[in-house]
Amino acid sequence: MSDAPATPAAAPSASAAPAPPIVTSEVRGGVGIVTLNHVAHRNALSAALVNGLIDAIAGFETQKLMAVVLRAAPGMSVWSAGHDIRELPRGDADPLGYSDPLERVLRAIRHYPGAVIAMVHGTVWGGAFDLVASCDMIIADETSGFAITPVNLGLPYNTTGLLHFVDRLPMNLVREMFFTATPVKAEDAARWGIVNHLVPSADLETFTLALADGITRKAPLALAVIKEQLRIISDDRPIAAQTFERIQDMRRVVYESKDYEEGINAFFAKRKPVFKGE
Ligand code: YXS
Repeated sequence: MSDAPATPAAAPSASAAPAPPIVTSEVRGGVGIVTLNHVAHRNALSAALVNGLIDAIAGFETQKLMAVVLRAAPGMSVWSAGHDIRELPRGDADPLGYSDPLERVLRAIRHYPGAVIAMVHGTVWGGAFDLVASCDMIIADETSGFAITPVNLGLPYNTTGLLHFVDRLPMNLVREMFFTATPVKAEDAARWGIVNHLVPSADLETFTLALADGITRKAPLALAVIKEQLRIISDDRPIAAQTFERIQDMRRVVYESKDYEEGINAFFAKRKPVFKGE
């Protein structure tokens, strides 16, 4: 189901000692567990990390696992820092095009014929918020926080991604999150319905695996078809060709803007961006 080239994920290792794999996976009692482990870059969603994630998910599908848990390595204070900004196109291409690694992994999750559960300890940024929101459920602990951040970079989020949030939350909350880029704290994420369950850190893994284990005992054919129907209902929305073209035109003005370039440059210069609306 996934459309990713099979590429083993391994962090580029500068030193002789091989770097630990940036994505690891295991099967525990019929539940597939994928662990994001690129500590140095806060699990930024690089092509290498995403390909490892997609490969792991594809491997679980081959094993016909009905439940998959996505998690960050234990002890990380950041679940994922979102799209790897180093790999964002610089104004010459849509930064969130259909074949972008982030978009490919969102589709792999949404098409998986079983439950994909995000187990969140730590903060979730940008496209990683879209990723966990694309999972079927989010189980989080008190250290979690969720921020969608295109306005920090001057990046025109894509319509597919916006729909993932509009489907989940009232428009006023979607606007607040996108307009302020302020991290939604754990308790608000629970109150707003971003997460399914907010559990103490000490219980997060046990709670999540128990939920996943229960799902593995259900009827697989029915579950897969129900998930795909829910995806079709939410993903397959008609949009007039002219409307789509107008949206792409508007987004192109933004990703070709000086503000977008400034947003990315400021991140790497570790300074606040100065946006001028041009
Ligand atoms: O300087 P070194 O080489 O050590 O690397 C630093 C950071 O540059 C790197 N890093 C990232 N690299 C690429 N893409 C990223 N998104 C990214 N985030 C971090 O990781 C090393 C450690 O970062 P540092 O020192 O800042 O860690 P920290 O623990 O003090 O702070 C963690 C964060 C996550 C609060 C901080 O790194 C941060 O604010 N990162 C950016 C979060 C963000 O704005 N993500 C959105 C990416 S763009 C995206 O997802 C969408 C397209 S959109 O923009 O539309 O939302």
